[in-house]
Amino acid sequence: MLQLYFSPMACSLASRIALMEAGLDARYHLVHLRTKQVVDDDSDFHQISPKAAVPVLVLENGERLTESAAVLQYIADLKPDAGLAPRPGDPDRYRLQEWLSFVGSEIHKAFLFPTFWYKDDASLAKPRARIGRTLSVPAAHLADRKFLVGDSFTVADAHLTWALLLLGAAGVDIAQWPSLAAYLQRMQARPMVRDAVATEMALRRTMATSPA
Ligand SMILES: N[C@@H](CCC(=O)N[C@@H](CS)C(=O)NCC(=O)O)C(=O)O
Repeated sequence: MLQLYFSPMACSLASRIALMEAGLDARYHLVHLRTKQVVDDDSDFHQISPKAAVPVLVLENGERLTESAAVLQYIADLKPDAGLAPRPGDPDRYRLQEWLSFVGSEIHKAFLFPTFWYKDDASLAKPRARIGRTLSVPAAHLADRKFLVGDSFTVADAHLTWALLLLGAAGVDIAQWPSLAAYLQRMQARPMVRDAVATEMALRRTMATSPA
């Protein structure tokens, strides 16, 4: 069975959403990101991945896959009929890659990661100055679209949904971008997204760790 190392409301939430949307069973291992402890058995998360970052997906053959963009596409490709990624050869597959990279680098690493890990005003001045311009890109894209890629839910939507969910706690009110606020509301109305978030929010209340 697939196994996902995750931390509640961290970027691994997108992988949980993807697994659930694909209808794939997995074992979930909770990781405490500050202490790098795997909570199941108190082991050291560095032994699972030298990056010590979630998500880590353990494949059926025992190999470990990291990096959200790769993990999300892998999950999508396990169940092509679920439509979570355009198939190889479809030009929209590059659009999916484009959005996965954008969320991972421009929103996650450029803004959410420093906000939750560094916290001091001097380190955060530039990320804070830039995030509005960054978010105006998906806001404009979604002004007349329901989904990031094509006309159905893909793993890029799982990734952006996670990022948008964290923005409030990072001090950004997405009501400034009505198309993003409406998009997030639509995504949260999806049963799998709602269940995945409820599961992780319940866990999060029990532990003090960083979500990004
Ligand atoms: N490039 C990686 C980043 C993964 C990442 O930064 N995960 C965060 C949680 S959202 C983490 O585990 N941080 C712990 C750390 O960096 O020490 C990806 O996109 O999956």
